[in-house]
Amino acid sequence: MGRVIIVSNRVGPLKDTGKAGGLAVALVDVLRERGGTWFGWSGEISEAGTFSEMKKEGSRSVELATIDIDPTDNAEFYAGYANRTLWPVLHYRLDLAEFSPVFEAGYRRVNQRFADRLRPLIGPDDRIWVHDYHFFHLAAELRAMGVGNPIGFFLHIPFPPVDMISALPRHRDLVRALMAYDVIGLQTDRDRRHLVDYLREEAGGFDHGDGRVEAWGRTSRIHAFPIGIDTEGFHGFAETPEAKRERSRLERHLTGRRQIVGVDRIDYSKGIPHRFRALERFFDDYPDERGTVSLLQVAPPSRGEVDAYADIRRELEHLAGHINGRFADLDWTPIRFITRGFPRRGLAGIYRSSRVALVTPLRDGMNLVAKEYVAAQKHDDPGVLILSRFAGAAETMGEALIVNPYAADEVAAAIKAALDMPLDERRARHFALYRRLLEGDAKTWANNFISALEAVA
Ligand code: GDG
Repeated sequence: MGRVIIVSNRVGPLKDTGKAGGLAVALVDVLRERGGTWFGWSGEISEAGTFSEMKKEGSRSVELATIDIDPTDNAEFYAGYANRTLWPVLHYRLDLAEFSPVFEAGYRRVNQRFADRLRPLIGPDDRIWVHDYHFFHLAAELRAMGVGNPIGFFLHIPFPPVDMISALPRHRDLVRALMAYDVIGLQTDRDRRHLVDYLREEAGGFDHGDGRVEAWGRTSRIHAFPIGIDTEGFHGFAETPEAKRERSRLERHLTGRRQIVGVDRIDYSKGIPHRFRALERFFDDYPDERGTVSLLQVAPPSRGEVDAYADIRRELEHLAGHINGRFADLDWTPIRFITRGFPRRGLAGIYRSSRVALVTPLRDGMNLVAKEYVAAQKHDDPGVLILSRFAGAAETMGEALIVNPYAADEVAAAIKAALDMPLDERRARHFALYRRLLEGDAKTWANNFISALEAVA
């Protein structure tokens, strides 16, 4: 069996699984089992950029290899095409997408240079697994350099319907480049259907019905591989001293009141303003609940250099102020809005102290917070997950209370139902969800993808 090369924009860490998310842990496991390299951006912006010296860490059998990008690449590739064009279009937000030939050229250039730098690391038997929307063109660039190894791609974010993706200038170039991958993994069956519809309608493609799809003279295997978390590991996090410390801090403050939790990077796809408005609606529709429950929203900022992200942060501060002003009392605040992150074990404690989680994205590839919340619960007294139908997670988490995040009254009613839900129903729903999280954990996800890649070798 050959080694594995993983490519993603941000890499690692190889150690310190306390800090790493479940995804990083699962990928490092694959590298450990097979030997291999994780290649990507160092996180540094330097003048030498993609021509910088390659930084390596780890051992020869498992190593991280990273290069810098320069300020122009950062503006055009990362903050530009990736986050101002592809991210909004793939999240169905044409209204927020910026279409710029300069961004697009920057994106193509960085994909080509990453391919250049990756090329010498590839051995004859290696399998290459590329992650996410930053690298649609990477396989096509590698093929142009004569690389014949199996190359797979996993898209962590949604693939939208044909009418949406076809609003992207030169969308055919992008999807055609994708077909240079041997295996294309998506989060859900819905995303897979959208991609296959596109290939049929726009490229006269043919679906063999066994996963293989043919278009532009290439055949790729296109499958849904719903991503999971390290379920047992995360459950264990909720019982660590760090988690207990956060719980006792919270519980001192809650004084018997119940807590609803939201945890999201500040991003317009996460539907946080809609969630705040639904909470306002809840206190309007169920006035007896005022003073009995509050929302803790943990929201670490992200991509602050993109205007849409600064706008949403301002909107959230305004809304939280408005709702607190309307309902707060001397000894109670309806919304606590914290714009910083917590260590993962502390986060697990926060989840466990919360009777309800509100995971209400307007569109999300999967949403790991939904899974972490369930994993962190106490099995004999679990909380209730309220989950948007537009999160990929809804496809496999049907025992959550599934809601339409745009319908404030519906979300308000779900909050009420969650707070009133009897213990036996909470347990039954939790049991079914937890069992499925064990079956579809991060390790299974990574192994399934690698097996699909192995099958084309
Ligand atoms: C993309 C797709 C897909 C959040 N706050 C803190 C913190 N987090 C961690 C969560 C979770 C992760 O960040 C967020 O993952 P999500 O899946 O919810 O969302 P994205 O960042 O948008 O991820 C998404 C995912 O890729 C994987 O394929 O599910 O759909 O958009 O793990 O716990 N972690 C720490 N402190 C925080 O305050 N330590």
